[in-house]
Amino acid sequence: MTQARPEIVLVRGDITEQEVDAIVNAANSSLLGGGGVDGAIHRRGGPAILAECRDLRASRYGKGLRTGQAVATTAGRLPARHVIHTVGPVYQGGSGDASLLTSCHRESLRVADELGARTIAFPAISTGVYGWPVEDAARIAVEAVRGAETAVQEVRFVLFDERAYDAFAAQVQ
Ligand code: AR6
Repeated sequence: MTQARPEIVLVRGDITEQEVDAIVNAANSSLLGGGGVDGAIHRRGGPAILAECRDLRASRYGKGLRTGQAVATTAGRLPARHVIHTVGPVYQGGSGDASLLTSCHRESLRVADELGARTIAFPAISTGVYGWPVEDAARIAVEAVRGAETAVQEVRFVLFDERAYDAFAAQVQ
């Protein structure tokens, strides 16, 4: 496996529209859906994704997926080939465990390598419902990807709004 630093690309848009080998879902530990990116992925990807998530809960992940871990399913009807579900840490009381947010990115890249994926798209994990300040989350995400050993060639951060885009752009100068 050839390992070099992946190229980081920023896009303002909707992750469900990305034509990449894998998109990352900012899921919760139930793996059974939610709002935000998670809701959009299940809505547009169709029931095949939820069916595989239910199988995972019935087998390897009886207690759910732990924060900072990642697991892959089909992408159903999405243009991507796989969805990699990861659970970001919650930011509360003015802090959060940054090592878990780093782990989300590293574990997602590890799963991508197992799948043979060369292009992967991430949303701004934990910056919505989970409340992580996007400027800080952007720094952690970009550092995590830069420090990763992976055969992935392109890491695309897909940012839904201008503030998130600007926060990531400030890290990728
Ligand atoms: N494409 C790209 N980014 C998006 C999209 C989209 N279609 N939709 C929202 N965002 P969130 P979290 C952005 O809340 O904070 C779910 O209910 C959004 O603007 O989706 O990790 C799960 O089931 C924000 O910047 O994820 C969990 O319970 C970023 O994606 C919980 O939310 C992440 O927001 C996870 O919370």
